[in-house]
Amino acid sequence: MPTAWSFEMTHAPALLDVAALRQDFPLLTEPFKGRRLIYLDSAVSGLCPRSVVERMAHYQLREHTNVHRGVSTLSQEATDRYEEAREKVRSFLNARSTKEIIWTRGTTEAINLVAQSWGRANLQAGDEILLSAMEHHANIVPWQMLAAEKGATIRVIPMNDAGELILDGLDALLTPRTKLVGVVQVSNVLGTVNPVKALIQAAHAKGIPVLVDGAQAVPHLPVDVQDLDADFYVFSGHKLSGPTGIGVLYGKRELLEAMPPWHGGGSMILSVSWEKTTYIGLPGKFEAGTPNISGAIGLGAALDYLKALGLDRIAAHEAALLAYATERLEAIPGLRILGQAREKASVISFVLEGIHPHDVGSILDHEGIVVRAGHHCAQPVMQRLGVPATTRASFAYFNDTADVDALVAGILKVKEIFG
Ligand code: C6P
Repeated sequence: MPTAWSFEMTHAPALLDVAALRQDFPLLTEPFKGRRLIYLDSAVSGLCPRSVVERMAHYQLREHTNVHRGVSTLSQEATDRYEEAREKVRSFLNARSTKEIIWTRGTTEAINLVAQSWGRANLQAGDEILLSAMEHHANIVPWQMLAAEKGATIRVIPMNDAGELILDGLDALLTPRTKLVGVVQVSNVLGTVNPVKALIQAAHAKGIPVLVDGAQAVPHLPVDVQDLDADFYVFSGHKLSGPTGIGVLYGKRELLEAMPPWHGGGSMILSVSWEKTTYIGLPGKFEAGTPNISGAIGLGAALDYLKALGLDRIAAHEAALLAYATERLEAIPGLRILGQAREKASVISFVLEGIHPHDVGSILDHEGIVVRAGHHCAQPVMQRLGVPATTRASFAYFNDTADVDALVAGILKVKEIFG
């Protein structure tokens, strides 16, 4: 049985009071189409607690105007709230400076920013980009587009049947032509926690920068970009109890400073004339146009919420839930868990012998259990595992063992229906 990801805890954290914190989520406490909803799909998008939505509503109703424009008190205060949220993200990631925190629409946009700005400036024909076998499409397609434009090649770090990266051959994959390594910290399909720190050290030994896709890591693991020494680190607010439409690109200051802007427009310029435009410095250089102000403030409120719950308590709770769910699911005849890595986050993909994952997902949905069924925007992972799709249950701090029991009962019902 895979163990949950390990995390050095200096003290045993007090348990989360799941019943109490569920009061923050109307979807979990009020009937949904006449029944209690069991939300096991936080990997697709986390639920927003009431405090996040209320903070955004307060901003929108009482504090809203545009930011970084105008001298009005209203504008100044909106700018302060927006920049305070950036500081919360800086602190959450332990970045050196808020200049290293760029707002984006999400992980996808953040990776596209790096590909279009850093990639276009630094890649040439014959260069290589090294990705892992378990990337989400968001960390594949932007690089394929860039590679096609530049005449570069994508190479892939393979994975074993357990869903762990095979790093024995890494040295040979890091060639003098490798210009960037892109790796997901936690696989959205397998739950695997990749050893990104070791990977970064290996790449840096050859002078190669590394982009880490942290979309599925930040809800579960404490992240310290300085300790990792990541060159770029990206994530989405909506996987982290925040709203959709806001995300983050962290980049080392010297890298971001050397990169050209990618979107042009208002608020990223120093001066514009018909002859020449000059740009402001970080982070505004990468933030053209009116940003998602309430989204940024909402993400800040989500970070406050998680901090108040305690990241170590969340981690311990999810680790226990993953162990319990793994044991219970493994006991179901004909059920196969895909992803048996030694280090896992609370994501479980599985297939049921002879039953299509979409049928499993639909019947569970009928039972009030929300899971995701499909290829999870990671088709190369499906190809590697030799399955067209999986059913995926993902657990968050508001789930408990009763949710796991309901999932097991739902799966048994699926099996009964399909006889
Ligand atoms: N994965 C899932 O169900 P956006 O859409 O930009 O917020 O996040 C994209 C993304 C990038 N990397 C990883 C590892 C991800 O898991 C995701 C989003 C969701 O697995 C939706 S496809």
